[in-house]
Amino acid sequence: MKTKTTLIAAVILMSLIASISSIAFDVMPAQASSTNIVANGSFEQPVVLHPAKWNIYDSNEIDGWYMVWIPGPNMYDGHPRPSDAYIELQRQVRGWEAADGYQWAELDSDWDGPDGTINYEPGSVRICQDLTTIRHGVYKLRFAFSPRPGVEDNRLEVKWDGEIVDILDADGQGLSQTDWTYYEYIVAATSETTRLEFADLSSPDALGTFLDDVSVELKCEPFVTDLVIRFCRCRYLKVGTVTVWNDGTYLYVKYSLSKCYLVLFKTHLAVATSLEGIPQTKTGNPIPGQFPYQTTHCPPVKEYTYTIELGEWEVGTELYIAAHAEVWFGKLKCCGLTAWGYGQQFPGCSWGMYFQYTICDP
Ligand SMILES: [Ca+2]
Ligand SMILES: [Ca+2]
Ligand SMILES: [Ca+2]
Repeated sequence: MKTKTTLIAAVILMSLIASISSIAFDVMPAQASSTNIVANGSFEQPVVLHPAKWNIYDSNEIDGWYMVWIPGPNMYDGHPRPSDAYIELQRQVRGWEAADGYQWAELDSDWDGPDGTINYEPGSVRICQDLTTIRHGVYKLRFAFSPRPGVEDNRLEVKWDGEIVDILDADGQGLSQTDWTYYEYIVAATSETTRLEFADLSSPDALGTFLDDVSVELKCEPFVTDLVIRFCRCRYLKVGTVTVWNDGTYLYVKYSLSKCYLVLFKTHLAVATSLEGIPQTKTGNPIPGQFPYQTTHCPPVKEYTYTIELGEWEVGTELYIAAHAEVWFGKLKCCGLTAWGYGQQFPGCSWGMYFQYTICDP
């Protein structure tokens, strides 16, 4: 039985070898150059031309954003709520100033615009933008929020990737001018598309919650290297990836298998500020069993992430990382293969590997 199992494993391994000609070694710089990925984040388009200096626009009429009404009554003062939600843009109305440029959005919007007849209707909207992001990239989200002058109740909900980032309140009583405050947050992307949302949570009366100058900039790109197994003496097969990134608090090291028939049975991880800090024999062979972070995955998994406090590792610290795994053929539950995050070999004669990662400033 053992012979048959081993034979099947060997066949799978050979087909795996045949399917991959070479490994791709994908290394990216950790510190990113900053570009705002939010379209029309300053709400300068479309230009408000109405003499009232404000107007409403549906999702087809404004670049970048789309809107939904905050759930509420469908009728107000004998008027049905429009089926399409509108964003309200204001352009220096009443002499008020924008945080950036000339225009901003009022998120307690309006049903019928400056030529309409309804007042104080429930106009609260949620505005959304789906951003193209880098998986595990760390971003800075920044925007300006002001109360509407003279209006007490202004409440802004901020969401990133479906999660609430913050809920902000501001009181505009006694103000004759906008009072912009900038807010900044460090956020991470979990996929290639990330939804950014702002919603008015003030009492819905068509007044309140000004927003302007929204930006999202990539601060730290993830470092990606291949997770490889070795065959022959010096040929390597990619079976997945090891991805490393950090925010302001934690370092993340993620193992991912890309082959459907392989699973992670054990992972061993060492992170140190010098190569000597990684457990090794006197002859320079790594000792995964002594690595400070290790997990037996029962049941086996396709991916796993270690979350490690940055602690004394400051921005710019160069880390030496050895990411080892024992990989199984999932259906056979056997035949462990040794895998390493691809990089440089240790000084000894085993093929154990390490790579370097520099702590990024988010
Ligand atoms: Ca603006
Ligand atoms: Ca309004
Ligand atoms: Ca309101």
